[in-house]
Amino acid sequence: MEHVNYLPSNFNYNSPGATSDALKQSIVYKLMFIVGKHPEVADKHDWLNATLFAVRDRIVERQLNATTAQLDQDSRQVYYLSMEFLIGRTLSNVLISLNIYNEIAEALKELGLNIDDIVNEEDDPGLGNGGLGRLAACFLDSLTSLGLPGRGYGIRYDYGMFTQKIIDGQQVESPDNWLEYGNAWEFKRHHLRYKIKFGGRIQQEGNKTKWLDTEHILACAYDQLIPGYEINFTNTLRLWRAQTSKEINLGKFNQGNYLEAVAEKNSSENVSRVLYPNDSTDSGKELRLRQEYFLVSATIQDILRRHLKIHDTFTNLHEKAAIHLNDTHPVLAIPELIRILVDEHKMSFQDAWTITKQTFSYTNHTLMSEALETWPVDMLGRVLPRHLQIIFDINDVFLQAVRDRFPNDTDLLGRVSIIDEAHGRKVRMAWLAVIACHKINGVSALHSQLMVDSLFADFAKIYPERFCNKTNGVTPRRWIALANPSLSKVFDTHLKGNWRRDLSLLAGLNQFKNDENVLNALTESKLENKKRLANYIAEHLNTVVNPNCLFDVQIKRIHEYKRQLLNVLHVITRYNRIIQDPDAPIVPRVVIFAGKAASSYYVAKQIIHLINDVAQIINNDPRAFNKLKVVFIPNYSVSLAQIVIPAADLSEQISLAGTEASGTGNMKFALNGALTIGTLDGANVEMLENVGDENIFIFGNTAEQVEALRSKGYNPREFFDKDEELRQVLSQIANGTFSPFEPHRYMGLFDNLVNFGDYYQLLADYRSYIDMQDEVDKHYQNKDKWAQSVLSNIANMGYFSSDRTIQEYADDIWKIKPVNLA
Ligand code: HBZ
Repeated sequence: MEHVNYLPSNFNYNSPGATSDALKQSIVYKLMFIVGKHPEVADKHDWLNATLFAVRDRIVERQLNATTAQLDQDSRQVYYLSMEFLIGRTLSNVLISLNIYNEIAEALKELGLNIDDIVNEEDDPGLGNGGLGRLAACFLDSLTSLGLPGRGYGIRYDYGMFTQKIIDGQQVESPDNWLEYGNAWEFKRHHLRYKIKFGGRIQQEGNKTKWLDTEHILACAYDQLIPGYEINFTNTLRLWRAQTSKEINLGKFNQGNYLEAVAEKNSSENVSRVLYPNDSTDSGKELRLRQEYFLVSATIQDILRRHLKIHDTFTNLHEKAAIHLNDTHPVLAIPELIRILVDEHKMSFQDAWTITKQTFSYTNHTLMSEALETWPVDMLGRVLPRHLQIIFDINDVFLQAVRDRFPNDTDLLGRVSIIDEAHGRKVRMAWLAVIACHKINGVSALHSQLMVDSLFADFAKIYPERFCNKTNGVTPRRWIALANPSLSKVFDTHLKGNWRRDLSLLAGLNQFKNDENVLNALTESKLENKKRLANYIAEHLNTVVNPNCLFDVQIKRIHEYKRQLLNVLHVITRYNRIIQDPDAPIVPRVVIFAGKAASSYYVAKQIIHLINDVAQIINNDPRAFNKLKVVFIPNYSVSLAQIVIPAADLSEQISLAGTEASGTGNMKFALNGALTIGTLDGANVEMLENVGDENIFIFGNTAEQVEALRSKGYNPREFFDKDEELRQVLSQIANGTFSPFEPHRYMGLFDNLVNFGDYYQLLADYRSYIDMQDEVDKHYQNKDKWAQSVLSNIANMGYFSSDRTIQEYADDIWKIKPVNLA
């Protein structure tokens, strides 16, 4: 393609003048001419924005380069559709990508500012619930760092995940108005707006179907540039915001009824108002359905528009576009693509279906039945009548094929039909995904195996070639380089090559297993990070913790299956032992929790309350001073994780085997030199294989044993009756030892465990958990042995880089190649 020369031929894309002087100049320039403030009166937020604008220019240069290269090559791209992107703060990450962290720190210093203050001034956009959203963010980082062409598509929620406060021990939520001070990092694309239709009716005219009398809203594009690590290339995260199609009702406005006129505008804009804070269960709310359709309709229209700019047909769409569905939330993209191809571009259903099947792929993130999305046929028919019709058409074609192949298995048809007739006619979105996608992956080896053995067993017989595994990973840029500068320094001193780009280089540490210098450096770095966390805790919680204690950490969403309650049972057991035998030697511990409970999840909120009640009693008991402390850090977020994870000695990954699809926190901890206490669940299994069983504390039943126990009839009472320590702990929870002013506060939790079946089998795993915690203490007492295990963990975790994961997706699922960069 011929290019007009918009820039002088000697223009240097590689950011000339990244010295602290040049950077200082551009920051001050941006402050004056973009932020519009005199340096004398600028506050921290003004300086943050000025700095962001200054570094943004350098990323835009990379984007220009990426665009030129991509236009020339017209290469196949991936479009990653996700209702959540938990990207975390931007500024510090960009500085790492551009490799100008020190220069900017210096420039800011010369301006009388401290880089940490400026970095911390940035709001942390909480546009996700947990692992799924954070994985999407790590993936964008890796995709771009590998030079692979792609885009993220999501929703620009006005309000992200709620802010959590702990008041009187309980979670209190308030709205997260993350856009209050604007978002210097985004570009609003004013001209890029798509009409999104809802409701209405369908009318058949011959073989043509019309969708009529719909209501409309507009989706408006906001772009964030995703920088890659030291590469002259970027990708884009495009987020959609709802806008009313008619600004305000002029008729009503002119009659002086301002409020009513604006109300209409507000209600159509509700679609992108707030992130649903449910991490597992979807409550079948119509607004959520509208949100999901809003995302996919805008996205598919955008993908098709871009395709038509270069090609004059859609018959080659699958050669140019790989569309990936992050869980089932964006699955409506499938009938949406078919609708547009058939209804608006006159393609036959058969052709559209063939293209669709070659275009889409899907990741499953959970096997838990309560977390699988279904929509009542009635609701879907009301909100999206044309899509329901297309889903029925897909189902007909599919069931016919199944009938032909398995003529004697009549039960099979009912089981694999997209429509679940048994539970009040529901559309099973995961079924639709499996039927329409050419690849379906799980997120760890165990999870992918269980997926084909259980949830998708019938489909695995029908389409064995579609199922595969892609074990999750995390980006070393954010989770080591950014979160852990002192450990990064140790790596840089002792490793050859750049581990930020190739995490397998960490294996080079193995040669230092007996090198006291390196082992000491690791221990010192850990201590520095523990002090940093202790300062944070002192500042925010007014609690003093001693960095010489073992820091035992469980941070993640609060959910019964993740078993924070099992951790509490251990804490109380430990407390009881301290009281019973005050002279026994003990490894002093600080047990740290953080995490949010879905606002409607009563049991999870009770667990938070209990943790805080237990903390209150233990932290105020002089007999436990210097031996045990319990801390619940409120408002868990990506930024908080960046402070807590590097400071952990022990990482709690204790979900019931078979329930946690993978986990990614487990990887971040181990890479930052924490040892894991965990079950054989999710990616823990592969971590064990990599780090070796002498360097990880595995306990509890296997997924197989869990199933066996369940099917033979698990009776938690048996465990309660035979284990005295356990009985004592549970009785204390039940009798109000930790809630003296409301002794029955935790009767419900007690009953769940002892009398109502203990669904997540805490009691079955209690004893092996406690025994393994004793092993942890023993190991920790031997400082050299502990340090060696820390080293072995780090050195053998290179596999868990999201660069490795994304390379596998690129090769096996998306079939995309790096862009050739000039
Ligand atoms: O996805 C998590 C899995 O629980 C975790 O094991 C895995 O490592 C991670 C990445 O693969 N799943 C989620 O985080 N799921 C959600 O956050 C979620 C959000 C909204 C929903 C359902 C689930 O409606």
